[in-house]
Amino acid sequence: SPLKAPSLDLVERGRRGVWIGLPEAASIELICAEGPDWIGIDGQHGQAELSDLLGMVDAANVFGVPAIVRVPGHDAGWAGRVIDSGAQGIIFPTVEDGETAARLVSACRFAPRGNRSYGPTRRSPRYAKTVPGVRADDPLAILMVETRTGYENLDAILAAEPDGIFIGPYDLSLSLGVDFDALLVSDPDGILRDVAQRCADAGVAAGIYTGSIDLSLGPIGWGYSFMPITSDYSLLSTATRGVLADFERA
Ligand code: 3PY
Ligand code: MG
Repeated sequence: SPLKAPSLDLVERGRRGVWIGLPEAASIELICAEGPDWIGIDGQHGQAELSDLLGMVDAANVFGVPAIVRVPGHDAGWAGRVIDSGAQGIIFPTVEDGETAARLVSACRFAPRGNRSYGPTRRSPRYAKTVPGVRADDPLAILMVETRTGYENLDAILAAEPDGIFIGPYDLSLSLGVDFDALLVSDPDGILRDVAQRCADAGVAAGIYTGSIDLSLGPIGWGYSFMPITSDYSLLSTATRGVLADFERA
């Protein structure tokens, strides 16, 4: 049966995440059989459509791996459909102010704590039903901070009480005018450290996209607790490159 809501474990101890861009349940099965802490299905820059998600989320859940879906924008209606497909969490890109943060967190929670619409229609009666109002049945609501404006409004964003903040270093490095690797390796302006500290003070988990083990070490030391350390794209290309090089050397 599908995973119920994810406990906060995922964001508090999710250091071994895998980012997914390919709309393939079969490759998710191969990846999740190896036991990552979670997968992040990228509905913003990846290829998955809404109709792909059911099989993708279930493929992860079969192995007990929670699936978080990054939606392409701030449409609460779409987020609702993604949550109904069974995702254990939603990542909203580029949140820059408190009002937007509150609206998006609310879209993930039923009344009285939010305004997610209740339509218990999909799951077979053999599955446990989502119970509106049971906190543990809510998907994780994760908000991305990936611009200078978002950083400047971090306190207002945290006041919306998301389950996690997720830093997007590609967009953030563009917005700040700093190099991507430099940002992740040395955090030259102290912004990543400051976000982690303020999240900790607010009792909100801090995550960050890193995509590699090397680039995760700095953020882990600064207090980031959840991150994708690789991706399906990267696994396929690095493994293929390695095999081709090995063949030449053999
Ligand atoms: C970014 O780095 O901007 C991201 O959105 C990572 O997924
Ligand atoms: Mg981004």
